[in-house]
Amino acid sequence: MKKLLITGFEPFGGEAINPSWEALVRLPEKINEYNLTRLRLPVTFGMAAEMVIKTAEEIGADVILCVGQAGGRSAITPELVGINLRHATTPDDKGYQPQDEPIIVGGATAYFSTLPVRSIVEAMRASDVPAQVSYSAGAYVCNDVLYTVLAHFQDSEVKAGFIHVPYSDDQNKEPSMAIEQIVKGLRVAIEAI
Ligand code: PCA
Repeated sequence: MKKLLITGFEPFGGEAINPSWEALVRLPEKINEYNLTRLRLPVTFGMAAEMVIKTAEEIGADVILCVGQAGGRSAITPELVGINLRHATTPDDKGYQPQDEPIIVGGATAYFSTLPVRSIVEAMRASDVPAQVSYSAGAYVCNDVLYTVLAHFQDSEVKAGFIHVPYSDDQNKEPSMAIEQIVKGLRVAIEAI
């Protein structure tokens, strides 16, 4: 069996839940050839990414799939790229609110996801889950995790990427998606890796 580290986030921005974590806990232990390890991340610049890297190295992950909430999106959106930028319109959970700072000083401008983003989108659509490639993970903690993890594993065999999910129905926000649909989308995505 191969090892897949899948991460979700704690709730933030006044929400009671984060659909990324709610979906993760509903996934089975094993999907195809992957054994899943789940990790819940704080919405903290720097530390969230460090936790992903540390856990991935501890378990010897073959694949890292990070998941986060993207309020306002109506489809599940695998991210194509992480950029070397931190910019926050609201502080993270430690009160840090960077304004146009690099994540890694002198680092590459951007890294592409090393997951098969387009095949993942096609697989989800073929299973009737609304999905779309995203060309921006923003400049908040999700992008911070994606960029830092990609930078760290750039010259390794470890594949990594990020998927943003919409609000779930029980958050009473629009647009939203049923949590079961988000779970199905993530399962299909993992099957397509
Ligand atoms: N979404 C935020 C951070 C945590 C989450 O679930 C983001 O898109 O950056």
